[in-house]
Amino acid sequence: MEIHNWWKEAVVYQVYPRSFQDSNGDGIGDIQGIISRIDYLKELGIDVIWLSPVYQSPNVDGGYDISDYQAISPDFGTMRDMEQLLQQAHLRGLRIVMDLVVNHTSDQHAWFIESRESKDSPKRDWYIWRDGCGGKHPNLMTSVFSGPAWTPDEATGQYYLHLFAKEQPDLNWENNEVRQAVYKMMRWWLDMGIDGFRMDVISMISKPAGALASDGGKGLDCVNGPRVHEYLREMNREVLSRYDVMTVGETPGVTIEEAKKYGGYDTGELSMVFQFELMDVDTGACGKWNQRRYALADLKRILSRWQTGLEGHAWNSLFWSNHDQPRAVSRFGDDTSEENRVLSAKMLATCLHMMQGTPYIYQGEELGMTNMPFDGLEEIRDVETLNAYEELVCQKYIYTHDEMMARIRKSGRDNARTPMQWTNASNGGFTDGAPWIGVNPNCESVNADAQRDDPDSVLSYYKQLIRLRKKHPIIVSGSYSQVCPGDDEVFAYKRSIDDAELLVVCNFTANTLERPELESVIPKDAELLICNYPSLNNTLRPFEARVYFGRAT
Ligand code: TEU
Ligand code: CA
Repeated sequence: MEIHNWWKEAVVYQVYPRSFQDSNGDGIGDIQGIISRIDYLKELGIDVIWLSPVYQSPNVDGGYDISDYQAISPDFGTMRDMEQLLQQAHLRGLRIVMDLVVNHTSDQHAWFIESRESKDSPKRDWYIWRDGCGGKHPNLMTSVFSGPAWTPDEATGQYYLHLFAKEQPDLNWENNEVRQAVYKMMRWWLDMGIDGFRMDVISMISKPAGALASDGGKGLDCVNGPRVHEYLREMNREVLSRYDVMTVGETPGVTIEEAKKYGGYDTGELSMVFQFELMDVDTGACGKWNQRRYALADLKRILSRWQTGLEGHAWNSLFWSNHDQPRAVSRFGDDTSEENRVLSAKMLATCLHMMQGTPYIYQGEELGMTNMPFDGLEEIRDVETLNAYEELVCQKYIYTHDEMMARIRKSGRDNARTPMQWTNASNGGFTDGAPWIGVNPNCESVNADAQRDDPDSVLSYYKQLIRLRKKHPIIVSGSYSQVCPGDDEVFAYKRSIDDAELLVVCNFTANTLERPELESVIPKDAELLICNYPSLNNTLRPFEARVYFGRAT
């Protein structure tokens, strides 16, 4: 049964701390920096801040390699700073959701250091160790970050499993002590007052026996394993159900059927999950390392299937991007002219924010920040990108350097990790020092300062969209139906509840289109709630987006 929950009405804003705001000139964003910008977030109108990891970490993978779950990385500040951030957020009615990264730890975590010491270490079984197979790796499983998912360890000659970088050994969730240690840590943070968790690759914590067997291990075999729902129900029973929290699972490989379990209204697991089908809409040869642009028909089909598939069973999360994805406007819109950047950023926001589910805004998306014109490999910081370059250019000769750089500019994760653009000052007002990664040169024109008081800016438009969600319950709970599903240029859909109806029309192209047939589906006595052009005419102009609200036709 569907019940009322605060997180269904919330808008979430993701902060990637390393790139948000530096407060002390060391070139690294930090917690005091976030505190100094908290009123900007309040003004934007969001309800929840999702903080990417701020824990102690050797930072091999942007903090997703944690060496102490109950300590703050000195890069970001201290536990005092964290408490202050929580307090300052709560004072303003904002909630804080932290990243929970428990599929793996850092290889510098005390648990792994102890585990690797010897075969009879009390923590040996906390990680996944196997003998080699005829002097080779236990099986053919590859890491998401290229190369084998197994690394041999000198102390014992055995191999440990890591689905990501070799510095990120996977925890063995079959071991009850591991689960209890994780739950204890979660309770510690919840008792401190945090409001929930975003759970990193939570669909990968249960490894199917076949994937670990000597003849197994190809591809994404480790998603939705046999015990994952059992573990999450246990976690819910022992931890989550005792607090008023929001949880979102990052679930590679999730299907609609699986999402109904992870995020089902009555399954006792999580509040919602991130689906990856949309993020895979433009993959091709070599996965994401290709030059293919998505087709609108695929995007419409995927989003509509999730809208109708989960309705009444589970809650959707809505996002165009995050710290692992290229910039939304560059990928799904058009950043080749200033005019189209602004129009398409607003159109994309309209399309997503009017759907059923909880919208997530990734930092800078509300400014229409774009991909970065990376020139050389020395500008890249991301381990996934560097490993992919090594594999595809240096080992397999699939791409030349120039070809790979073009693919990195399109799909690399660092596109999303360049610093927030606050002002037109040097380094976009992010730092007084040397930033840990280059600032996008377009910060001169694309920045928060320039947009704050401009009613036509992308930022002002996001504020309007968020306000609309607070004002019209239909945006939260109306049921979804697609209009003109066969149209390859326009994405239109309706939301309806009782006698009320909302019509959303989005032109995904840079062309002016004629769609007289849409006139007849405009709700009765309709009011135009929002549009990214100053007035209407009878065509759909480049990237035009409109939302009508009225009575059912
Ligand atoms: O991401 C998991 C994940 O699936 C990504 O690796 C994704 O497939 C890839 O980045 C797309 O190119 C999570 C975190 O969000 C990511 O930052 C971490 O690197 C990863 O887990 C390991 O913790
Ligand atoms: Ca700093």
